[in-house]
Amino acid sequence: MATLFISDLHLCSSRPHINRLFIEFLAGPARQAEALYILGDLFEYWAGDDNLDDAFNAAICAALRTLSESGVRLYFMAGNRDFLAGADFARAAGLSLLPEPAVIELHGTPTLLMHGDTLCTDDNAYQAFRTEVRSPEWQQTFLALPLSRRKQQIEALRCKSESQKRSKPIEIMDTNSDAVLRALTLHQCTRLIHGHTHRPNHHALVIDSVPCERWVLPDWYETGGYLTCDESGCRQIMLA
Ligand code: LP5
Ligand code: MN
Repeated sequence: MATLFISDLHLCSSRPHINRLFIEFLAGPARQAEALYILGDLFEYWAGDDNLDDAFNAAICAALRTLSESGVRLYFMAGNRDFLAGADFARAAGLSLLPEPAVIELHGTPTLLMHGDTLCTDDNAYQAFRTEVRSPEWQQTFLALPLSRRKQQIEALRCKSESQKRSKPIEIMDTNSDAVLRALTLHQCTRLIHGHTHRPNHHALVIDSVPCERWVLPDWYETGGYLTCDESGCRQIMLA
């Protein structure tokens, strides 16, 4: 049985085509899998678990829970869009929250899982922002705001982020190769799977004479896709 990986779906009610594709994926290929790992940015953004009763969020969580109740193990690692998803979200969706990074023994290969944003070490403005918003103090203050104010602030931030991204050199929004080497070496893994950069690919690399590989997951914009791994290795499948 295979283990599947997805990330960067950026689900929101205004993209019905992708929502349909995701629901079909959950009822189709994901049902045949041993486990499904969601490596961040499942949602366009997550303003806090007190937004679980929103009809769209509730429908996505219910679809995930149905998969989990069918016997497929479900894991979620937060991305830069949905790092405020917590224990109530996990319960509603029937999944286990993973720390970042996480190391798993994937069909015999020590595999490092990340969202991918921490590998973009040349994007100094983003990394400074990330350090601030990932601190427990910042999150406690932010989550104490009314939900409507949090959403307004996130939407203002989204605009700022989009305008800053337009003026950033394209290379700094990709992974830094030393950061990739350091991560694989530190965690003693020969395979890395991550998303975030929206540059799906398979990279072969050699570290201290050991062959290693890095899989970058596709986003779900025009279409979606997933990585499937078993004893024979991994391959990327794009959905029509
Ligand atoms: O997400 P993506 O791939 O488009 O871009 C990311 C980086 N941008 C972000 C911002 C998120 O998209 C916004 C949604 C987050 C919701 C989280 C909820 C809690 C936070 C709420 C805070 C109010 O992550 C982008 C990277 C890009 O990936 C590629 O790696 O470049 O980074 C940026 O553009 C960030 C800027 O460089 C720095 C922003 C400084 C903002 C300063 C605070 C402004 C507060 C505004 C609200 C009042
Ligand atoms: Mn991301």
